[in-house]
Amino acid sequence: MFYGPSGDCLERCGDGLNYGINECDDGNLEMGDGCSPDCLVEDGWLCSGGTRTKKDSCQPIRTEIVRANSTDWNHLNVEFSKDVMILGELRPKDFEVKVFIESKKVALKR
Ligand SMILES: [Ca+2]
Repeated sequence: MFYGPSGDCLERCGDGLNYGINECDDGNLEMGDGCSPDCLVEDGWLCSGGTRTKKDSCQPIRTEIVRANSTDWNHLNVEFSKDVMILGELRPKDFEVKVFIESKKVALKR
């Protein structure tokens, strides 16, 4: 928070203090960590704990596998509870798939 040219109080994004005007303030202007450079909560994240003396803490919203099945053609179909992004390449020997939330749903077919 600081005083603007006309003496009015303005909230400064990125100073790690949240007066409730911005959606979040995690103390930086980085994107991809849950709180955007414009102090908006990024998709797939939940930010909380910010006060006039404390910055917000952001956590990714976990997704779950809603449905998974394979077909006679060895295709694997996986449906997630939230939008996901697949990191890396899926290979048949991979049993563990790491996913991060993004803006579109992905159905895996292998
Ligand atoms: Ca940030």
